[in-house]
Amino acid sequence: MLKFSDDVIAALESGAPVVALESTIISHGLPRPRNLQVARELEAAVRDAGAVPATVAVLDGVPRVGLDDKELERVAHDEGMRKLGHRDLPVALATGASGATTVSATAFLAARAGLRFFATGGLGGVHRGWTHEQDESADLRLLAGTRITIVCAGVKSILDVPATLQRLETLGVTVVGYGTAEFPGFYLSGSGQPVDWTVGTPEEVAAVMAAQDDLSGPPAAIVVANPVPREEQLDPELHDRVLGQALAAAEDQGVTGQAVTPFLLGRLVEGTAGASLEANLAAVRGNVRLAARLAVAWSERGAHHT
Ligand code: PSU
Ligand code: MN
Repeated sequence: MLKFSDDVIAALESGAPVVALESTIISHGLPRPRNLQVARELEAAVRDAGAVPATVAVLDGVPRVGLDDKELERVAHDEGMRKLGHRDLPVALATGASGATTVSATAFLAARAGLRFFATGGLGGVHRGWTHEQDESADLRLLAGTRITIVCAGVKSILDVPATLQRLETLGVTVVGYGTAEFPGFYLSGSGQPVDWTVGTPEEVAAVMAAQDDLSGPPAAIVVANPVPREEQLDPELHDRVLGQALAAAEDQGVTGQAVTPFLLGRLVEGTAGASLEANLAAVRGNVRLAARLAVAWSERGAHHT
């Protein structure tokens, strides 16, 4: 039912490292035409590190794992691309729809495809104001039941970060800081929240995965939280001010559901004159590079753990 690119098939057959990339960040998370450039750049970064990129999307009702350049362009430029969470997949497949996959849909399809690594920018999570509006990203629950190692710069800072960390704990998702004892803040290097575990090398992450496999517990994700380098983070004062305005605008305009995250990210880009975009891209780039290194370390560990 899944359609793989030739590269991904070859890599899976030989046990070569593969990294899944999501497509919502391309279609709904970044402004055009920069988004296509970024999609290509991210794939190139995976290849440069010695792994094979597998950008995930649904095209004409077919879940795709690995896209060619034309298909990548379609994801980036086609206005009709929907935003597909995990729950949207059955309808998209049945109706022949096309859409970009969020973290939840990408993680699901990647795990189905047998991939172990996935890189994104920031996870979805519990939105601010959750006490009166129940908006929690489907990313969390899906990751709670899916065996995938996901590299991210924490969760999007538009969210209620402490509440999201609490949910990850409740849901049984393993969280490790990569080279940090502080949970990253997406656009910011730190969120002010601690992480319980810190790892420092790809081999350590591979060891955590091997231990997870050996335990053979119920499938769950391992979140590798990788901060954006401090030199590339958004100015924290600017971040807080513009985010405040963006949250107020979302409330005023009654933005709800799947539109909330793209709306807020877009407002941040405008309100920071593009600086948030640069920080977002720096975070994604770092995550993609790290995921590729992890995938290489994992495949070097040997075939019985792939
Ligand atoms: N990371 C980014 N930009 C994004 C996203 C992640 O740097 O746009 C996307 C992911 O696809 C994530 C989605 O799953 O935002 C969360 O949306 P929601 O809050 O509606 O679940
Ligand atoms: Mn939501």
